[in-house]
Amino acid sequence: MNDQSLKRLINALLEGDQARAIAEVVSLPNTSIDKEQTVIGGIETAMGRLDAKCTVEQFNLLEIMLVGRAVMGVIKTLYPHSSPSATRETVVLASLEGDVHDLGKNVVKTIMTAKGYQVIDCGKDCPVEKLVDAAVREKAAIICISGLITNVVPLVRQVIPMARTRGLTKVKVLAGGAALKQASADALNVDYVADSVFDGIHYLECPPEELP
Ligand code: B12
Repeated sequence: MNDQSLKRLINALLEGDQARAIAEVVSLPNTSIDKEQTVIGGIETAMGRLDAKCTVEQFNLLEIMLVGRAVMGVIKTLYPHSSPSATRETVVLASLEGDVHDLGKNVVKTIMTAKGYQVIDCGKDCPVEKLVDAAVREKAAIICISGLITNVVPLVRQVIPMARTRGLTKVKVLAGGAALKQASADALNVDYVADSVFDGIHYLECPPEELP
């Protein structure tokens, strides 16, 4: 995707114009590099520009909802196979209790599903117990936490201890999202903090501890 079409995509997203945003990506070459660039350079950049419209004091819900709808339209266009037969491990995914942001989580779900993972979505505002219950029930190999507000950090830190107590001795826990990606894996008590969904998938495919 060249700079001009990236700019047009960002403008269409910020105006909440789903049809224009989709039109911008339908003709993209079907390469993973173009798709990654669209998600990171287009979608994440556009959403970052909404920062000022979403503060602790106020937010413009209608405007942000329209942008969110346009974002999901673009994601579904880039990754249309939302439920292929899963060939990779089972992942349970959530935004934790107190966090109602779910756009990033939904992007992670769509892309990981398209890449062959079986994704069990525990939703937003999800208690840690419910997430770990789902991981036990589904015999998940991976737990993914999407966190956009810093209040959830103490909850993120509880996930590995609770999973270990429940017998999930090998489950890998990944964190991502604007609030969590600023912290280290140690500070969050997780296995890995992903900068983007692609970075998270790359970690799962080539864990550094398994490299020669
Ligand atoms: C959209 C938005 C909203 C929407 C959410 C809509 C929805 N359905 O999600 C609404 C309007 C509801 C909202 C509400 C609030 N928001 Co808000 N919001 C945002 C905004 C503008 C964009 C977030 C977003 O959707 N990004 C797009 C997605 C695609 O990006 P992403 O989540 O980062 O995900 C990508 C990667 O990070 C990664 N990823 C994400 N999760 C994971 C997990 C794993 C495991 C992996 C591997 C990868 C991964 O994959 C994605 C693609 O690569 C951000 C600003 C920002 N810069 O992020 C503020 C922001 C997150 N909000 C903020 C605030 C303060 C609030 C409110 C408290 C405001 C209020 N007045 O009440 C409430 C929160 C209420 C609550 N209890 O949760 C603050 C949080 C500050 C903080 N650090 O705590 C931010 C940073 C804005 C700011 N100015 O400071 N918000």
